[in-house]
Amino acid sequence: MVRNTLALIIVLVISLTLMSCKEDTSNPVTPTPEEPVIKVISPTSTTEIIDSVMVEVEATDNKGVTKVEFYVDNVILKTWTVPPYEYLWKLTNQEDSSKHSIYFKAYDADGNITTTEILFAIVRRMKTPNELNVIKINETEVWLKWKGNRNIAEKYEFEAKANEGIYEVIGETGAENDSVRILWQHLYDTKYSFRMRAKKGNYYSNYSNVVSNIYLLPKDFTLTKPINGSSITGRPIVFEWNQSMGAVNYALQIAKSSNFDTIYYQKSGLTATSDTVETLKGNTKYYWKVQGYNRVNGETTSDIWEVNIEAYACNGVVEYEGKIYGMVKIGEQCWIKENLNVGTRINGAANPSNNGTVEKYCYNDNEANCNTYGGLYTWNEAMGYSTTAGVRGICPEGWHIPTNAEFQTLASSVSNNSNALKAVGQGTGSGAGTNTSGFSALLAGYRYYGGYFVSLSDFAYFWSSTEYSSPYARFIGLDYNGANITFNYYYKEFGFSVRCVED
Ligand SMILES: [Ca+2]
Ligand SMILES: [Ca+2]
Repeated sequence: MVRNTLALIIVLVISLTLMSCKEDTSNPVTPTPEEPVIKVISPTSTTEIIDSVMVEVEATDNKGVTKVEFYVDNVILKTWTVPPYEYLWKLTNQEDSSKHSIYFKAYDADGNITTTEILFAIVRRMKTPNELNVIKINETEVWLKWKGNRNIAEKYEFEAKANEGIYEVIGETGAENDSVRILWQHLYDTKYSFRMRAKKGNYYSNYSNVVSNIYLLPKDFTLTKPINGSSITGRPIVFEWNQSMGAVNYALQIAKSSNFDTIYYQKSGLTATSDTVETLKGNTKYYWKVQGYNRVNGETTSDIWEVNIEAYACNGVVEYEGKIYGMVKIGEQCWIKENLNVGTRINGAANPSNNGTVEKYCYNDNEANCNTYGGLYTWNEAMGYSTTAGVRGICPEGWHIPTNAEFQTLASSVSNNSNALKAVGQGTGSGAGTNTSGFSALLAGYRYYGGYFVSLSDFAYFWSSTEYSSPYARFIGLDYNGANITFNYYYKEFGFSVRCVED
């Protein structure tokens, strides 16, 4: 052991002595070739390359560098003969996560070559976020969500434009997020578009999908009339509300229950902030609300208000199809005290049909007679082509064509004296009207076979809603020279007067 150590020391001493001798005796008479020195500044082995990187090397030599070569995956990509040895290496066609070997060679005039160590560059693509969506937007904020692949992104940046304007950056968030709330002022009735992209330093991904056609929901608004909980007599009822910012039209809904499971009345596309409703019934509580819509049918709904519609008490008026009718209470019944004059006039020779239009005759085909005496209607037309006794037919909502039994009640109320039903001036002698009931019947005549009009000033015939048989229906008749009330039936094609009684 000791001997071995001694031997090693001796060898070392000899070696050192020899080396000293060589150094001392070296002399540049014959210059020893000196190899170029090369140093890679960029990229480094830890560089992740997004799109491109500036390649930079330093190379020196005692007699001058003649050439520097840049190898990627063992293939020369770039050759320099003079400094600076810089090059913008673009990798935009390379796939994400692809790994590339790179090295450099420096040459001098003596044919010396220095090769750097191999580095590996890794490509990192910016991934484009997608499925951008607006969750919610109001005057001061917008909530966005998306699907992103963070990859190397540090942030997401968001842009918006108003109407056909240009995009502006409205905010950013960390790339770890998949939703954001951005404080940003919005205007009503303005179309917004949004897009986003991922970002790292000065590098950006492509833009995401664009979310367009975004409008603020209409601003909350209040109902104004009729006052919540009020009670109203008379028709029609005008419903009113305040204008809502951002609403371009409204819908009024009325229901008999507060959950609106069955809508009683609905009108949409209202550009005004009111609607007139004629069809509400007495003794009924209604609930109503209004929806305001923006240009893309986004909806804001008002509170729900209540209104109590009281019975007419038979002392008001009914506005129906542009005409105002009086009413009168006779016994326990409430009657409209004029003959209906509703619909479009057809000539006596023509026959009405179930065509969605109310068709009336005017005595002698003269509209002026309709104004005075009301229209004359076939039974089917008066009944709205129903055969059900008590049907509304062509009467206003809340009223109906009287049944034969209801006419009998009316007759009882006036002790079967038709003079009490006839207007003063109608009829003569024992048939002269006294109108003590207020029924105000006019001897309006009727439409007869072949389209003829007969018996003006002689007879008044009122259809009941009670069918007698297929060709016939029941009616009551009053005549000019007697106090009796006739109950009979006649062909449905005849044109008679129509009175309505309240439901
Ligand atoms: Ca050299
Ligand atoms: Ca018709």
